[in-house]
Amino acid sequence: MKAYGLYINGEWVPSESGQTFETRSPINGEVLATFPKGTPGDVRRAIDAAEAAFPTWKRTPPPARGEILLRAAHIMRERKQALGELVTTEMGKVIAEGKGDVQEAIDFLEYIAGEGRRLLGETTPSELPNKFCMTVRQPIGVVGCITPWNFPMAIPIWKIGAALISGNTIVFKPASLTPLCVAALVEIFEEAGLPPGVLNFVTGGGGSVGVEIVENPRVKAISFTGGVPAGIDIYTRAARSLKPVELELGGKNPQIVMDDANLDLALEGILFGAFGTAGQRCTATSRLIVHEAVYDEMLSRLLARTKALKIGNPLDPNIDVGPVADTAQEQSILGYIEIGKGEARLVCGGDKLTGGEYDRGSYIQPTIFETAHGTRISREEIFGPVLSVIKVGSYEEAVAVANDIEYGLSSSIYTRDVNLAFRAIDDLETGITYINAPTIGAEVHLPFGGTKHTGNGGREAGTSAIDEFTEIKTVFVDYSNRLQKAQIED
Ligand code: UN1
Repeated sequence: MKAYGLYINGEWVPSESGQTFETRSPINGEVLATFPKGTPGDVRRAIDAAEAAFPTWKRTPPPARGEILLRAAHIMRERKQALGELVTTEMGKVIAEGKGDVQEAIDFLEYIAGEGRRLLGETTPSELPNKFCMTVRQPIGVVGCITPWNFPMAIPIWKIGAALISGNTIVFKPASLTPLCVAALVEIFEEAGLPPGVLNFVTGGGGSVGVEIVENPRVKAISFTGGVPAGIDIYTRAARSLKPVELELGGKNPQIVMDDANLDLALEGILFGAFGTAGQRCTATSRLIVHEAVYDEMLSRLLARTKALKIGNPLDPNIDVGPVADTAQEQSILGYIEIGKGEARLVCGGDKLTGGEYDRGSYIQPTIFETAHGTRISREEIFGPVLSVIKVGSYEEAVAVANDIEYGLSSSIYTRDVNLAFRAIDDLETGITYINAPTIGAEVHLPFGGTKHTGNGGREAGTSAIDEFTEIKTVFVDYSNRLQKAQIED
């Protein structure tokens, strides 16, 4: 078992606190490594390093920055199996998804490396003769990135990749449940030739490390993915210094199944969307909204398939659902299941599994409730393998139920009616809509994010990835050799 340090200015160093915490596998509780409990002082040292590295990194041509990202992607590709096993061991998602997490990181690095040859601005004519107008993108400076545990490689890489190609330097705080995955990424960037100080890594609590990153005026922008309460706290603290913040928060994502849907396809979609990653995705399908004409058939087929899902060690490729992240997550999910029992009809699962290997982790049965719209389990984000099934009588009712929610990340509709599919694209109030596909599985070269309380309006990944990490500068070049006055009549 390795004792890691903080990574500041290209070196692994201890925290000034002298204290550490353990990262454990949710599979069996095994301690995987220790990391320092960082302090605000540690964060300030990381900011010193990031500030010192910024001028040179800013002047490094973006295609050269991209080459380092490509080298990192290449190393990840070579080690994909081992990195996937690390994701699965530290976070608990099944191995196919652990490797998927790594692949999503590789995909994004390869995509965003090419952005080094774009970072496009605009050119446009001037209203005056002999004058040139354009915009250019500039890095913001030292940026703070704070990430969750559910995609312990993909989400850090969305932020790191976009911040680096844009020319920023980074102070990074990983979720305390999955620091080892991010430490592996830090080592890969070092190996790929990233200069010291460009990426700094400080582990520790949100209340100490996180707050200092958010409030320190030398950190010029924040990118956060996580829960709504933490997002609101970060946004509020950052507002006092007018610091730009990008938030990717929760979801309560609906899959609508219409009366004309291909039910085989819809069934596969629900199983993957609701119980993939044990439901611990912001994009997880947590509401199934089914037209009454196919409701009974859909539900009975869903129950049969759900009961047959294999729960266990996620490193075993035959397992469908692994453990949830930790005991706090377990308690929260079981709490919601109890709430559900009081307000809805439990039709499948509902228990924590015990005995044998199950006693060493938090294994919760895939759980299904039939419920009316508006119950707590059908409104609140559970972040676990718990699905609410809601019966509706029409497309209009399905959309009304889908939209009557505080979140707006992902949505899906299964129908063979092309007109209805296009109406749904217009009608569903989410940042991402799938037609005949589950609510999970976004691809990295398209924008990712949501409406309402899912965020504060921004989008990560895709063509919008660099927006949060660049300032737009508008440039006017007057080559007339005389004073020309815009807007002023002669
Ligand atoms: C998340 O759940 O936090 O679309 C991110 C998906 C993944 C990303 C999910 N590509 O499910």
